[in-house]
Amino acid sequence: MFAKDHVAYEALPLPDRAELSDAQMLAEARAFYDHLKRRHSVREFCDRPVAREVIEECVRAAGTAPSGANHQPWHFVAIANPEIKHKIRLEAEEEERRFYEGGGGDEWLKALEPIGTNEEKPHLDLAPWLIVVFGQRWGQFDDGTRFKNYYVPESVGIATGFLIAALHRAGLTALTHTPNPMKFLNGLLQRPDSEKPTMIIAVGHPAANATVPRVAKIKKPMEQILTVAE
Ligand code: IYR
Repeated sequence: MFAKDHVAYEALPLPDRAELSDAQMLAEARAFYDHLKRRHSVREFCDRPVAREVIEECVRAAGTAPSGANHQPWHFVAIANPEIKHKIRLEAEEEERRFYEGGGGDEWLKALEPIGTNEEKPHLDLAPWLIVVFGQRWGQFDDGTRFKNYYVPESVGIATGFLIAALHRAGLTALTHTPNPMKFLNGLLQRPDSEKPTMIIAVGHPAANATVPRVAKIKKPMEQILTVAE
């Protein structure tokens, strides 16, 4: 994909120009906010299956994200295989047990109290898909020589945001999960050492009795998240 030789800059006329009136812009911005505010981090999943094509389209959307030097330093592993999901659950719960038994530290554990999480992660078995996000610290040309990637955490974060928004748009629920350390995922999923696992995203449909923590629905008011200089 990346040529080793110099690639000349070439300007293309902007494709897909948006032509919205001011009123349409405001309406679209409001509609998108309305859509995103209906996304909830759900911890109880049901076993309703999700077609692989839906997952692929959502990952395709994630792959359109901007990235440092357009190196697209991400790789997604989508897992529906029950044995692999179970292995991930067992390893993740082991890490989490250490965390909740005190490894996380008092302040962190206290911060999580209103979220109601614990070391049990049944959704890693139950959710029909787990998507593991990897960031690529460096890339490799076909002849094995390495090239640097830039702004990897930022780029992968943006792509993951696109993915979560795409999953939500497809009517799916997603839960981000970050056992620490996550190195076990390289071995389990046969990803190279050049890749760092950043997140496990459980994807599926919510259980009939799914809940969300009250505190998760309290969002900071506008004046706390935005300063305007006009
Ligand atoms: N990884 C743990 C702990 C955890 C940490 C944060 I920060 C959260 O927002 C939620 C949980 C777990 O998944 O339980």
